[in-house]
Amino acid sequence: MANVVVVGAQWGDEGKGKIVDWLSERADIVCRFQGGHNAGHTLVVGGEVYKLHALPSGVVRGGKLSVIGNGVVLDPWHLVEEIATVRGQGVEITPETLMIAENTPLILPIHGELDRAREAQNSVAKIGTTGRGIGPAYEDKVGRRAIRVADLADRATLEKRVDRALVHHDALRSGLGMAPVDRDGLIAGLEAIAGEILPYAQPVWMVLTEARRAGRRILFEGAQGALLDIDFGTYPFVTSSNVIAGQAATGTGIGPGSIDFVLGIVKAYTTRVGEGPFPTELDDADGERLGERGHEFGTTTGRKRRCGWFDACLVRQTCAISGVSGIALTKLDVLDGFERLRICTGYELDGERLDYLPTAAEAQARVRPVYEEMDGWSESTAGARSWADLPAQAIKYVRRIEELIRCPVALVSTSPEREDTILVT
Ligand code: 2SA
Ligand code: MG
Repeated sequence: MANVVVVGAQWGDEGKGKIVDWLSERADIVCRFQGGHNAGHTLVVGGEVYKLHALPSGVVRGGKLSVIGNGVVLDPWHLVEEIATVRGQGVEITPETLMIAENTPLILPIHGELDRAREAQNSVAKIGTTGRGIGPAYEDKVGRRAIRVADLADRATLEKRVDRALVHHDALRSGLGMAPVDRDGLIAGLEAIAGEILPYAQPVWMVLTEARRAGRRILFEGAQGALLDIDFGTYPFVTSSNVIAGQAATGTGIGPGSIDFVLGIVKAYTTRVGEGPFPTELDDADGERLGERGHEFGTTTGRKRRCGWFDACLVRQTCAISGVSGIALTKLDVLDGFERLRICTGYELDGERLDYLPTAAEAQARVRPVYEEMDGWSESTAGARSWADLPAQAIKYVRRIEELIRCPVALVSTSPEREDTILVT
């Protein structure tokens, strides 16, 4: 398989980091194509735990090129810190192993301030964001007032860009009762960080075009999950980027024809962080147990994740929208020991049966899941490395999911360690 896109097929935290790491062995280049440091990818390599937010997961493996594509929003101060942390764990990061697209928009301190101020109002505007400034940074990109990596190279351009952004931001801040932006301080901060970012800046589209021509294999690493997609997610309780597979092309500058396989990452149950509808959410002992067994706390913010049964109806929908070729099913072991399991196969709304999640927010909030039940398994699946290691009932669960989502299972992951992976052939 040449070029693979990995995307989350639920609300994020499906375990993409481990799968990307597993696949990166077969890739030469690993690219991020959307989101920012709101992402949290946990990698366990030889017992060492890496928590990555902005850096592509490929960095922890030697000999790979890691790329931050233009579809990302980049906080340069955070990146410099993250590079230092990962270096501290013994990983080498140089302009030969890390590239940042020159047309990547920056997340500025004012974006985080705005994000948190809106959330703190606890009003109708609350989304439950990570507070990292992601939304405001994308607003500035689309509003044509972003500062991009390339702008860091020239003082005059930088000043012009900042002034353009501040016309908007100062008006906004005054409405929120915030002080105007310290213009000179912002420019000085950007100038100070420029030297640490610019060595990595490249025309990524060109680097990838040449890499393709040379037959190098590219892995595209998605962040968040399809239900947080700005167009197809549970709007407005979404993140501010497109996170579905199509974004891999626009977020790096390669054509859609360069994508050979879309791998959807799917957790064997469902979780969500932040506000918004969640049809199969459990607020009982089963939900608590999923959260405890699955260590369901955010990597970025430490927030407790909401937990619920597997929703096949949602995953069928997201697999279709992302054009998923096959899925990787993760965290199956969290279900070990449940006597009975439930899978949502569709919804009921006002006496009508639905086989998809409707778009209207009001309907999304009211749909009731329709479940089918099956027996669980008492044996442990943790660490299973082949189909034969799985109890019959667990295989039945996986096969039923496959049937309901209309997409083949390509991988099953049974622990955070990369070797604990079943390749389904
Ligand atoms: P934002 O900050 O504007 O992107 O928030 C908007 C919504 O998107 C959700 N979101 C996430 N959901 C799950 N995981 C995410 N990343 C971190 C992780 C989360 C964490 O991987 O663990 O540590 O809390 C992520 N990033 C954004 C967010 O909850 C809002 O619902
Ligand atoms: Mg995560």
